[in-house]
Amino acid sequence: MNQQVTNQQLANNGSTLNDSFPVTVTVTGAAGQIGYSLLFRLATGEVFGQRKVNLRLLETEEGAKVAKGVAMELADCAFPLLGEVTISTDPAEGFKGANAAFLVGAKPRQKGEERSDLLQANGKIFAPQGKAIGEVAADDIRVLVVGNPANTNAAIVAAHAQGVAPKQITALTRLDHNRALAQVAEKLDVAVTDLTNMTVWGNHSATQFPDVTELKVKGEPAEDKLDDQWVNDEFIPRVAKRGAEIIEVRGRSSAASAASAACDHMRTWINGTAENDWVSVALPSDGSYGVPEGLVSSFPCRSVDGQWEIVQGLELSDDQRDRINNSVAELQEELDAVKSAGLV
Ligand code: NAX
Repeated sequence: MNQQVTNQQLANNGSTLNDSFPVTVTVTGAAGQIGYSLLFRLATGEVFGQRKVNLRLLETEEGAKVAKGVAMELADCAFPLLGEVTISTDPAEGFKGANAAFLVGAKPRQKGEERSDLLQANGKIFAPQGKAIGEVAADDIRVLVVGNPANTNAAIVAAHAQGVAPKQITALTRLDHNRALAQVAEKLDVAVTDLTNMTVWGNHSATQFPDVTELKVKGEPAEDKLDDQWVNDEFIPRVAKRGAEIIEVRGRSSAASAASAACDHMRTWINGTAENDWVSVALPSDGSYGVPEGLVSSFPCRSVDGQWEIVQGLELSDDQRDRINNSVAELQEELDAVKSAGLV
C-alpha cells in the first residue's frame, strides 16, 4: 500500500507541522460547486491538522479542464499546508494512496429521467470508483460519498471496494444533521453549541427522519421545550426538504453548506465525537435498530479511536420506528434497483 498514516498520526492535530506524514486526499467532482468550496477548506488544515495535504482531483474529461483552473487558484492561495495537486480522469490514478476520499462527482437527474435511471447512471460511476479504491487506496482509506443518491452510491462503492471494511465507507447526512441543529437553535433562541444528541435516521432524501427525541439543550432534555405540532408539521418536513428550499431561494443547490458538512464529517471521524454527544452518519448497517445489513442508512454515531460506532440501546417508540422503516423501505427499493441492474 502506498501511504500508511495511522489514526493516531492523523489525529495528531497539534500546531507543529508534521512533514513526515502528509495526507493524500481525493476529491471527485472537483470542478463542481461543492468542490469549489471543499478543496480550499481541505487545504487550510482545518480537517487534517498541521500536515501537508496532497490533493488528487478526479474529474470527467470535460471537468478536468475546469479543475485545472481550480488547481491554479489553489496555488495562488499559497496555502502553507498544500502539497502536490494532481488532476486525473482515471480512478486508478485518482485514488492512488488516498487516505481520505470525498466522492462528490455524480450525474444529476435530468428532466424526464426516472429515479431508477439516475441510480443506474450513478452506479456506473461509483462501481469502478469503488473497485479502484479497493485496489490502490491506502489501507486506512476513509470514504465519504456526497454525490446523490448518496446512500445507495455508497452501498455500490462498498460492494466493489475489495478489502475495505464497510465501516470505512460512509455517506453524508451531516448536512441534514446541521440543518436540524440550526432549525432548533433558531426556534429555542439558543446557540447550536448548546444542542447535543440530534439524530437523522435513514436516507438523505425527503424520507429522512430528523429526530429530536434524545435532543438535549445545555444537557437537559429538549422534549418539554418543543411542542409536537412544531416538530411534526414544521421541523421534520423543513429539514427533510431544506435542499429544495435552498434551490428555490438561491437558484442553485446547496454547495458551501454541503462542503462544510463534509469537512465536519471527516474531522469528527478523525478526531472523535465530543463526550456525551453523537453525530449523524450514513454507513452500511450491521443490523442495528432493525435496518437490514448492508443498506447504507443514517444512524446516531460516535467516532471512537478513529472508527465509527453506531450508538446502541436507544429505545424507539412506534412513531420513531414507523418513520425509520419508511425511509429504510426507500433505501431497500434503491438497492434492489441497482441490484437488478447488476451494479451490486
Ligand atoms: P456540480 O454539478 O456542480 O458538480 C459535479 C461535478 O462532478 C462536475 O464537475 C462533473 O464534471 C463531476 N463528475 C461527474 N461525473 C464524474 C465522474 N464520473 N468522476 C468524477 N467527476 C465527475 O454538482 P455539485 O453541486 O457540486 O453537487 C455534487 C453532488 O452532491 C450532486 O450529486 C448533489 O446532488 C450532491 N449533494 C449532496 C448533498 C448531501 O448532503 N449528500 C447535499 C448537496 C448536494 O445536493
